[in-house]
Amino acid sequence: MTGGPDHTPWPAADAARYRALGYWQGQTFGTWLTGLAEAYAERTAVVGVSAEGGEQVRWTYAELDDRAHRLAAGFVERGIADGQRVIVQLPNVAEYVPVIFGLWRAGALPVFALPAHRRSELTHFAAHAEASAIVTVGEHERHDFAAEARAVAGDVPSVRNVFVVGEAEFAELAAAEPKELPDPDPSGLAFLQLSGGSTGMSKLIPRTHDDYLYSVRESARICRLRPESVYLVVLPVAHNYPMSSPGILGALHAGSTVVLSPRPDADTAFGLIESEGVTMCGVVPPLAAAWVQAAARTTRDLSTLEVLLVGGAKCARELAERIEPALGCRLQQVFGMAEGLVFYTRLDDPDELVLSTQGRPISLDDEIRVVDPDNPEASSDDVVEPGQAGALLTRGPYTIRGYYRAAEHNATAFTPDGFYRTGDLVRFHPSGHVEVVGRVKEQINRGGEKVAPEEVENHLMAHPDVVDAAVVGMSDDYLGERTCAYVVPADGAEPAEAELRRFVRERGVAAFKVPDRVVLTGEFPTTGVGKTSKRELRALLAAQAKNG
Ligand code: OOB
Repeated sequence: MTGGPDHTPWPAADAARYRALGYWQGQTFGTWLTGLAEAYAERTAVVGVSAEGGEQVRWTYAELDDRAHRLAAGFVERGIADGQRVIVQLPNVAEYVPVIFGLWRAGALPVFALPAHRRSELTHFAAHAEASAIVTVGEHERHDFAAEARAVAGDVPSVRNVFVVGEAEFAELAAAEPKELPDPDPSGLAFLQLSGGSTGMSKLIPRTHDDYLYSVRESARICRLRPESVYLVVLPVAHNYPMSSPGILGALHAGSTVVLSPRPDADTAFGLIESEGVTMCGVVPPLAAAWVQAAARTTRDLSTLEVLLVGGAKCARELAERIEPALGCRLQQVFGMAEGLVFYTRLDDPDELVLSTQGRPISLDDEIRVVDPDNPEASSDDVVEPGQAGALLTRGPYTIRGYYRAAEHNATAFTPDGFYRTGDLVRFHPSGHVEVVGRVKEQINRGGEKVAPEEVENHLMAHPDVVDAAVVGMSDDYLGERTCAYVVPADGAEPAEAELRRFVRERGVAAFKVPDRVVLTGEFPTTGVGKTSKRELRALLAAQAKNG
């Protein structure tokens, strides 16, 4: 079935089934928060540093609800409603939570940029989504977010407003008189997430109220969140993982308290674990490793911590084994993707499965196929023998059927029968638990941050001294992988590594995409058909690493 011009809806029969099974409950984020505010009114919903006042604030569910109502009215007064896209680029500040609910209640679609994103990425998101506004902060961690957003607004004509949390105009928005607003369609789009990307720039991922809330409710249940739980966010809050696995939304669903940490380092996080009695937190493997080391020396009391979720990149067995003894909490592995599908180890799974697998899917109706990894066009029927490694395909009640405004890309990213090609190489255990064993997609996973080689190559090739570039992952003890750029210089040119790195950074890209290493070379090894052989480049790097 073909969709509208912007996104690909689920076929009607599937949608009807997901409703009949109670997965899609016909609720929007706005009405959902209203229900939570009724059930948990005086409980603490959000603890975090305010970008407006600079001090730590604590908001109850009733206060959060009121702030979201006011912001919604303020957005609507400024013409932001009716499915308009609004880029939200906020660090881990308290206002993030009311802002996204305010936008949802206004009927707008947040586009979740990360604080690391810079002008080239923001311009791309704004132009592709035809965003009408940007919500951001002023100066933060030595970067002027407001100036950058205004520059993007200058480049992208659709962007009419830049709201800066902490400036007078935002304060006016936030003080608007709440008013009755029409509830958007729960089966319609709620927001756009960003894909890690493999070809070119990040794609936009359209998620609906219905499908996302289903994954949120189930995540809260699987992670056993309850009103007494305290969930700490250390990763960038707008990423899909701390958003919903179980994340801030899962925690709110259970009536728990969300604590936003401005930084992920152990000193800051351990301080908050002690002072707020944190029970659960989600991290990426390099952070887990840093915390394990720091825990040996800390004087902080971490005894309230019950569960540490680890995901975003593969958690090595050696690391997995250290977590429970070092931090005194249960390890829970999570393997998810902003496109939908999420696996969790369950809290009562046998230790061996918790240490060696990335868990089981959320839903009984997550359809999973493991197909021929050597054929990028493998159909959902080309399945490998049970227990063999293959490429993971999936479709289900909370996995998208297509990227936003990306018909051409969708033709290869999805099978004709609607399975998403995750690009992950996996193997299933007889228990139904998955083990991620590699990747078939062209992507580098730099400690959970995803880098699309082609995007970085394009930046490098814009340099006058560069005729060709190939970016590959090199294995790294701490981050799992780092990026290495092989560069063919123009005749007679010898650009310095530092110069090329500076050049990429100044093109306006997230710092994690700037190549960790640059190697000048005369030519690239090629495949049989004359394409650059990244496999050989990776092998070269691996051999060099081995020879020290
Ligand atoms: C999460 O989401 P994304 O969209 O940034 O990245 C998804 C990709 C997956 O396709 C896989 O390649 C990788 O990240 N990944 C893992 C993993 N978790 C994610 N690879 C190996 N082991 C894991 N545990 O990263 C994300 C979204 C929701 C929850 C958790 C992570």
